[in-house]
Amino acid sequence: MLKTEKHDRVDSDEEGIAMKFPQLYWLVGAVLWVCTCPLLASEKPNFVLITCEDISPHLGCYGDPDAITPHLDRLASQGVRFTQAFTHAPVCAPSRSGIITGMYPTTLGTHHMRSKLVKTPPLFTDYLRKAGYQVVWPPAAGGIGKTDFNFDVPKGWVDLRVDWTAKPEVLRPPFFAIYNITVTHESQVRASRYQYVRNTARLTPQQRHDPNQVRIPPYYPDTWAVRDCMAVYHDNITAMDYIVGDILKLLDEKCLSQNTIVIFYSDHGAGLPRAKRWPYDSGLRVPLIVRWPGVIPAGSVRDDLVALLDLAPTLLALAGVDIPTHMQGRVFLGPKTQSPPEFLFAARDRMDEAYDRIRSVRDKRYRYIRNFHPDLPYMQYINYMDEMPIMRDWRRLAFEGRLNATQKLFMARTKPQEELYDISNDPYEIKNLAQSPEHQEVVRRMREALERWIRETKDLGEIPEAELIRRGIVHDVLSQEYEARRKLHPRTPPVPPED
Ligand SMILES: [Ca+2]
Repeated sequence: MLKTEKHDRVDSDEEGIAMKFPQLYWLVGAVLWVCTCPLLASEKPNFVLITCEDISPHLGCYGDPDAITPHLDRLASQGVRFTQAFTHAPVCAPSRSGIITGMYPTTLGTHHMRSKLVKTPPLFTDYLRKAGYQVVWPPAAGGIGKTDFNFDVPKGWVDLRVDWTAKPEVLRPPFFAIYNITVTHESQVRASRYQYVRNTARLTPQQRHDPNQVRIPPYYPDTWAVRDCMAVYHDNITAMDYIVGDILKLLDEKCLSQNTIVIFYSDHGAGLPRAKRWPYDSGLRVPLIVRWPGVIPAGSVRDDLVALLDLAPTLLALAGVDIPTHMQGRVFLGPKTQSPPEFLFAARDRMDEAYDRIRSVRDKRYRYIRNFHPDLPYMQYINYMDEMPIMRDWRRLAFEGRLNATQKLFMARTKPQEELYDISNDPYEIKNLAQSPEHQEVVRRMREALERWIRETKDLGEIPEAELIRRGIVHDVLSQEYEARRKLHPRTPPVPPED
């Protein structure tokens, strides 16, 4: 009883002071808050990974004029922003399988979207746990703790599967905690109106993007449906930014910001046609921001080539764990940072029911593409992808002969065997320089790098999937699931015949 009375009186005093000196009150509060957060700098750092889905670096801090992302912009101002960060596969499960293992999907056998490995490979979280880290991975429900690795995870693979943002008291340093934000997923660009309203409930009217004003890539036809999808894509990014803000605020409130390395990234590029599923910058280049108070200079920018495959070895190095020799990335943060590579590599193989094999090499300026099936069109039917209104308009206008030369490129009946783009002059990768006489030296250099990489990493894309099934590397998802999906395709060819 006494305690309650005392408590009431303190509240009352505080209100009195606050009313007389509101600024002083907040200042004292802030100082008290800082002082009540113990300094833990000598301990092992915690890791918080905030991952979102299906976005390119369409954030304010990356200079996108359409972006409204104040929380991520602030995170970048407190840490380092990577301008040349890429994934190794432009689609969910292959990309995630590489992130969690530190190995190329093409080496593991997780390169088809989707497929399923027979055996679960070692995960970087296994090594963190052995080193004394608590690994917290939220439940799969709602996508916040999505695994989607193209293999099953064994029981007890992490310490806790709880939404730690709702129950931060479960976190026990040193910890690794991830949070996956799904509102930016491809499916939400074409969601129902009802779902859109729910997804973007926190946006002010000023934060909603006007389809008439939003920028669209030059390879899309300029239609209302295309513009509407682009506007929703940006609205969803702003909605995602609110959630990032919530998580960062929680870390502050729980005194966890100081000794926690926060890493933000997207699992691959924009969930839009000719971005997701395609090994161009549009599908592979991702935002990557790291905040490490007291170690990484605030507001720094790095332009070395960084791969999402590098996250696994980097986290282990920062945790003081020896990096297993099977990991194929490099350490890009901390005292054990390794020199950046000359090239990054990426692969696209079967996407749902559409078989293809494309390999891609990026250096700091050029992107080289090798199409192993030039006889196949870029835009084979994929039921899931074809649900996107952009795809519908794009195909329809292709058949009506109403696309300009740039818009027609991707609706071609066949593909060139090689493509080369000078990203510094052609960020949308439209002008193929593979046959340009003055670029033959670049083509040769990148072609050789690719062939070396295929050999050295034992690219399983050379082996037909049926053979991988026969060898017991992956389960059979072809004969039932994807055959059934193929039968749902329209009878028309996916692209018009050549002119
Ligand atoms: Ca994704």
